[in-house]
Amino acid sequence: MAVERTFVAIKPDGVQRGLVGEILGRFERKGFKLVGLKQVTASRELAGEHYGVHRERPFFAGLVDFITSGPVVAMVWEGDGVIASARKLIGATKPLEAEPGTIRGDLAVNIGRNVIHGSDGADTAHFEINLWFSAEELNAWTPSDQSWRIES
Ligand code: D4T
Repeated sequence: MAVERTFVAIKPDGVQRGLVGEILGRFERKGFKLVGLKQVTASRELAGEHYGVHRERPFFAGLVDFITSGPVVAMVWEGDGVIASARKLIGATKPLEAEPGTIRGDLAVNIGRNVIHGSDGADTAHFEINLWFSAEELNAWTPSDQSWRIES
C-alpha cells in the first residue's frame, strides 16, 4: 500500500458544535500522521473551487453559503491508503446511512450538516491539498512512535 496524503476538513457545523478534538482524535488514534492543520474561514471563491464539480447542482448555492458561514478546520493526513481509509472513518455522505462507528454515523443526522469532508480519490486529494494549503504549510516529519504503528 502506497503512502498517500488526503485533504480533510471539519465543516463549520463541526467547529460550532465543538467536535474538533473528537474528530482529530479519531484520525490520530487510527495511526495516521497529521502533516497540515489550520483554521480557515473560506471565501466564496475558495468554496466554489472546492465544490466546482457540484456547480450545476440545485444544492450548490446553499452548500457555498454553509461552507463559508464560519471557520472550518482544514487538515492534511498522511499514511498508507489514507485516502480510502479516511472516507471509511468519515462514513457515507448521508449521515442516516452512515454506519455507527463512523464520524457521520456517530455525530450527524443531516446531509447538509454532515460535519466533515474528505477527498474521494487521488486526483481530488492532490487538487484539494493544493487548493487549501501552500507547500510551506505542510510538514514532513517522523513521529517518534512510528515503529510501533508501521513495520519497517
Ligand atoms: P463532501 O464533499 O462534503 O465530503 O461530501 P461527499 O464527498 O461525501 O459527498 P458529495 O461530494 O456528493 O457532496 C458534497 C457536499 O454536498 C452536500 N450535499 C450533497 C447536499 O447538501 N445535498 C445533496 O443532495 C448532496 C448529494 C453534502 C456534501
